[in-house]
Amino acid sequence: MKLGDLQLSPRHLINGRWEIGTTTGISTNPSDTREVVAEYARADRNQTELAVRAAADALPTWSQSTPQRRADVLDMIGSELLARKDELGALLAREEGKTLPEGIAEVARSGQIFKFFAGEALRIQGELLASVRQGVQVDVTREPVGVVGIIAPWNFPFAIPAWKIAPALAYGNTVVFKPAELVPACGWALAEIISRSGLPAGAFNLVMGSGREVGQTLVDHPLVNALSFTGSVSTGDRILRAASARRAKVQLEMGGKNPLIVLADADLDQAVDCALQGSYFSTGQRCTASSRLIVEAEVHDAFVARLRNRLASLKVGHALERGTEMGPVVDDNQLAQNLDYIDIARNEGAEHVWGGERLERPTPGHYMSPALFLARPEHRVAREEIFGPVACVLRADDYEHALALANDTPFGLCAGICTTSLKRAMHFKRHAAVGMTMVNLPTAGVDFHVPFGGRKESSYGAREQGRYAAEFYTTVKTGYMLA
Ligand code: UN1
Repeated sequence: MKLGDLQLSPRHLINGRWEIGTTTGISTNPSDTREVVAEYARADRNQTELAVRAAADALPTWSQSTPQRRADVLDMIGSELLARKDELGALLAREEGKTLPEGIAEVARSGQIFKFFAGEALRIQGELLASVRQGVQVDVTREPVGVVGIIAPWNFPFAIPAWKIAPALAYGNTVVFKPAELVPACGWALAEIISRSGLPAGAFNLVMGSGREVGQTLVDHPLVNALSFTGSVSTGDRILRAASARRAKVQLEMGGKNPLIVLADADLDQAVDCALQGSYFSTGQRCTASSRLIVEAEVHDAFVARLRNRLASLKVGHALERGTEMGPVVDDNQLAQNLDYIDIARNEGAEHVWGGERLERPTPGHYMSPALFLARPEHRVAREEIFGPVACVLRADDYEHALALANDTPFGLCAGICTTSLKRAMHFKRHAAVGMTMVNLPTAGVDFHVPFGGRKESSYGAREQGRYAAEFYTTVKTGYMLA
């Protein structure tokens, strides 16, 4: 039996030991809600504090470890993730509900992230400068921030923890990791691999449980020097206020309402492909999803007709079934929220094009059909992040109008354009008020070796991923010496 089939009993990892919780919780399979995936340990404040203290105690050892040792640890974790991508991808598909190929690809990406940061551990750089004073030499070096609290969402249960944990460890920090309560088995499977990688006890800790108990303790604890969070805007705001009040370093990745512009000169099949992938794959449960399709009037009707045809044949089903193109929604709450937005869209007068219905499948799960509306910019369905397979089309008079619509949002994560005009593409890349732009590509599904993050309400603090991760996971020290 592989992890992909077993019922698991994940425990916390605190100071190198597997610990039972103060309570237990269960996670279920969104493709078949009769199936319990994990019965997992949940921590209270006291147990979370033990993990924070363990991380603080391990800091002197791990922060002084050699780059070679860190590289070896991270490389080993990366190798095991890559070697077990099929098995762990099945566990991911089972617990979160993305399709098996999406799950396998995510685990592979997580392995590549650890391998990338294994290399980065060997490339920690500083600067040597001449002073403005005679005979003085100045250097700038990077040091770890300290204990890092990592609070991760459910939608990428391997990749997002990987792109926070790997740089944290590469730069010599110690970690307390809290996975989302919907995906404890994935968090535990990752932690189990990390626990066998040669880290000193306490350098990496796993604590499962609620945001109210575990998350809040990490946010408030004076020994937690930095917090990296991905999740909702409202939780991010609360974390920022509480953590900055005690001067902890904070990095937040939150919502998106990402536009994909389709100009009249675009390759229409390619544009429909970008929209389909960006809006509906991973069941639309990505902060990078394209939920506003802004289409130039000339090709509006043709684009909508082609996308509608693709949606009509999109195979929605059990995440582990061969041929499924879109898995279920993650849970009841998210499904109810998605269906609420379908009602809101209809009531506000958005024109329904396709989908947005609950679906029955042979197994009881949170299935719905992909939804498409024609909306106006003021409609809530065109303004608010839904986090499901729901997209809307906005009609634009011309490129300038499309760009204005694209930037007319409180969010600023990513933005895409489909066009064959180099001039328009270049203009768009410069003027989109976001952290990432995509030309003739879906807005979702990004590389692992370059910065990830946005502007406005989407993000706060230093960028994640690539070598820019050093900005968050290190602090610089300036040294002066009479030489
Ligand atoms: C991707 O689109 O490849 O929560 C990654 C999210 C993002 C990750 C998206 N932080 O959806």
